[in-house]
Amino acid sequence: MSKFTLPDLPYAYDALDPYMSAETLEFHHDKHHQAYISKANDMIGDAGMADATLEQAMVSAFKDPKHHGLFNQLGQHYNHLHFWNWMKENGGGTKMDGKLEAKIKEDLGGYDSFRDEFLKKGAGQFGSGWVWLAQDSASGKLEVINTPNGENPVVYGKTALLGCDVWEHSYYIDYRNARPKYLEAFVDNMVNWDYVAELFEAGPIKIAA
Ligand code: MN3
Repeated sequence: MSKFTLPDLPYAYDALDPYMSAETLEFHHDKHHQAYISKANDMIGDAGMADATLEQAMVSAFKDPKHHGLFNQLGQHYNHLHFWNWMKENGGGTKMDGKLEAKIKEDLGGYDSFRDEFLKKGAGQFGSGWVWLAQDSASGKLEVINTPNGENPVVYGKTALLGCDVWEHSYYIDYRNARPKYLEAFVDNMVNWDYVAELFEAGPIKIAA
C-alpha cells in the first residue's frame, strides 16, 4: 500500500479558466504532483519514516542533509496538497474573513501592501520556488516570504497560510515567461480566502519533535 496518494482536485479541471487552464491543471496535478508522491513513496521506507506524518517526515528530512532528496518530494507533496485548495473559481481580491483582514492590516499594513509584497517576492524568487503568506509560530506575526524549490514556511517554524507555486510548470502553458501576470491573476482572481481563513483559525501548526 502506498503511504501517500493523490487527492482529486477540489474543482473541475476547467474551473479556473481563463486564469489557469485545464491543460495546466492536467499536467500540474496529474503528472507533476503524482510524480512527487510516487518518488516519496519509493524513498520513505528506506529513510525509516514510514510511520511519520507527512509534516513530521518533511521537517525531519529537511533537517538531515542525507535525506534532502526525500525532502524535495515531501515538501512538494505538502505544498501541492494545499495549493489546489488555495485556489477556487471566482476567487481572489479582498473578499475575506474579517479577522484575517484585520490581522493582515495589523501585521502587513493592509491588503494593498500584502498584494504588492506577494507579487514582488513571487516575481523575485530566482528560479523555481514558492511565495507565501506565512504566520511565524513563535511571534504569531504574518509575513510574506519566498522559498526555493520544495521548501516552505513549515520547515522554518512557520505556518503556511497561502502559497503560490512559481515553478515554470505552474504558468508556462498559460503565461509563457510572464510570471508577474500569472501572480496577478492568482492574487486577483484565484485565491481561495476561505481556505486561508480556515488555516488561520486553526492556529500555528505544531510538529512534534
Ligand atoms: Mn508545482
